[in-house]
Amino acid sequence: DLDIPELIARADEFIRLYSSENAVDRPPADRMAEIRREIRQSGTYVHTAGELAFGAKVAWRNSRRCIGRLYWPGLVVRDLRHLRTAEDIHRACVEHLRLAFNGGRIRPTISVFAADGPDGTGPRIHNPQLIRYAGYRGPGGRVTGDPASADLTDRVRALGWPGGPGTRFDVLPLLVEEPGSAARLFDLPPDAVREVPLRHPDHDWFADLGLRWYALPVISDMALEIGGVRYGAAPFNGWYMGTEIGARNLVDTQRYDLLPEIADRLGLDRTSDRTLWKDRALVELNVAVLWSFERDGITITDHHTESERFLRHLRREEKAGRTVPADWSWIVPPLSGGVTPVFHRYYDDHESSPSFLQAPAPGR
Ligand code: HEM
Ligand code: NRG
Repeated sequence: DLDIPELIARADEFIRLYSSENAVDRPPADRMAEIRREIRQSGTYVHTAGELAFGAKVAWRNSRRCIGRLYWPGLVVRDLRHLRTAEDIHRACVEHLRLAFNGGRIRPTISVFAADGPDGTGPRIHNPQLIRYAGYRGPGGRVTGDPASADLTDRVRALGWPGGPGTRFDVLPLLVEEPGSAARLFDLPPDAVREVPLRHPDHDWFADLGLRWYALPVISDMALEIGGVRYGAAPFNGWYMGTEIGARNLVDTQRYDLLPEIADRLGLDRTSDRTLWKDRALVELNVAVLWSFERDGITITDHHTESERFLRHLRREEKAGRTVPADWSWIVPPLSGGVTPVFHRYYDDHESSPSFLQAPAPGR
């Protein structure tokens, strides 16, 4: 936690940034005098609605791991700082799912709940994303569903979740904690959770694999930090890049590990790695992901388009006199890296504020 001089220094840095990029109605020194008084009295300070919206957008702009930053000025910021009870946060998260999904034309959106106070924390959402699939541990350490969710699944079951139907794609309940109380469980209404059954344009059997994924990635366990103030519950979403689902979630050996099954259905020779059966299965799975989302009218991007957009973002930011912090190992897509333009250069990789911070809570 920050002490008072540190908090004032962080606030000062942010208010200068805010004033340099926005039309403000009073000099930053006046605003800072007010903030200093407020901090001395209460131990913290309250952002204006304009500061909050700008801070959230710049936190996205500063996300070194995110290839999707071209559209940072258009982030929809829901100012929900008056909400701090678990019920209210659950209700607003369901509303977030509906507003952000927007009938398939996904809108990048963030919902900012009550900030952490000077004496302890604010509300928290314990799920890493609002929508994620359960991972049920079975005999021999095998997991049905998403192994990345096994710990959270254990935890919600211990808290009384009866479990879903037992498929590989059961949506987990939300686990929300308000200050001073134990974390509580809330189911998501099924109509707020839009999913895409995966099929392939050339292989009818693909649909019979019964694979699916949810439409909306809403990261819910990162804290939004603006000018030294921490918003511990601030779920945000954009749309998926196909490779996240088709080259990682369904493919990593510690996740759904589906390449062998898909390769067998494709009739590929798995007796040697050198047949490139993994690579060939991977491409067909990614074709299926992109094609299925598109067919269902749900926004998704491919890694070629998104790489081009990211370079456009770099050029536009440089024109505005800013450098774009980026982490090469996260920006380069996990499929066909070298045929995307983001591969063939290096990036500045510095921390900047405002930013999204990995919440200290375990189980992501
Ligand atoms: C990470 C794409 C919107 C903040 C990522 C990653 C991708 C991506 C591919 C890497 C994920 C991984 O490898 O697991 C996109 C696309 C968007 C989008 C296509 C469409 C608009 C957003 C928005 C925000 C955001 C709206 C915040 C307001 C982040 C952050 C990370 C990230 C903080 C790092 C997550 C971590 O450390 O686990 N994004 N993103 N992104 N993105 Fe975006
Ligand atoms: N790889 C994760 C999601 C991480 C963030 N990706 C985005 N973010 N597209 C997964 O669920 O596969 N976003 O805000 O759109």
